[in-house]
Amino acid sequence: MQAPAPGIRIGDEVRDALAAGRPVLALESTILTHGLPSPRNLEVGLASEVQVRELGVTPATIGVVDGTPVVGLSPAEIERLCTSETVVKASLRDLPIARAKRLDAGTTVAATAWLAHRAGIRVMSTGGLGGVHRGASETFDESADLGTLATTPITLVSAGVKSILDIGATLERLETLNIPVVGYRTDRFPAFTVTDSGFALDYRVESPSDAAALALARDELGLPQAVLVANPVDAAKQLDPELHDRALAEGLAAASAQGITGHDTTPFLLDHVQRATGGASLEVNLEVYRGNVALGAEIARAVAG
Ligand code: PSU
Ligand code: MN
Repeated sequence: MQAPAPGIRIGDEVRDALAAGRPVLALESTILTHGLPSPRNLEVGLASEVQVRELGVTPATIGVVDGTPVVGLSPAEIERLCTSETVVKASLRDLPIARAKRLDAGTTVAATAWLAHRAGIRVMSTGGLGGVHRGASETFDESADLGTLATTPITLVSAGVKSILDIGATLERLETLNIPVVGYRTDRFPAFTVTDSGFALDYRVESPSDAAALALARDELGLPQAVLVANPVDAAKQLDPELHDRALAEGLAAASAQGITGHDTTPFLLDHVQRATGGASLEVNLEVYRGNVALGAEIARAVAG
């Protein structure tokens, strides 16, 4: 596997696995640099890789080190991003800026999916995808995750979209952008730390091989969109929906009072909900992420056949 562009580095282990047709799972790094507090971020970053390996899959955590996007960060590089005071959040549009300025960056779902696909990786896991923010009819704030998935044929495992978003509007945009969305063993679209967003899904898959068959069907049709596999957290382990709604309402009010906008909105709200739930949302976030990493690894195996 050749690097897809001179400015992108593929880690040796990932390169070897791809060349041999072995399964690889891409993981994002904004969840580490901007989603989780230190030192949990580093623990999670390293533990996820161990979890993926235990399932017989090569992990490819993706991020930007000194301006270079790396597909398959080393443990030392993961540590560098997790402990840096200056690390930025990079969506796709930020990659050239990070490169020109030689910044360290955590990559969002958009940037991670694009880099993973360019490197030849076919499956990726995240916690919660970005989407349409509440109030977007005024602010136009819609995550670049959605537009990027419309042109990036990867399979993404996510617990729906983040509950801080306008979920109905996000589902409409996913439809407009021609992105197939299927529930994993559910007919209900999940809301990240909450099992059921209240929105129904038209299609479901029952197994990793069903999800792999869907990705193959997309490829056989030559379609460029990602396939989104919505994997809900166990109802017994979800964040109490009432506690969630209360914490989020406070967070939204605080964001508006403090004038938080743009790429700061998602980290601000997630952090607020984490503190307002006394850390409960953090534990559920981690449970959600572990579940998505496990399912992503199984789908990566099924895809690699
Ligand atoms: N999950 C988390 N914390 C995060 C994110 C996910 O627990 O910060 C990130 C993801 O990387 C996602 C991004 O792609 O938030 C979306 O940000 P925005 O709405 O600015 O596009
Ligand atoms: Mn935004």
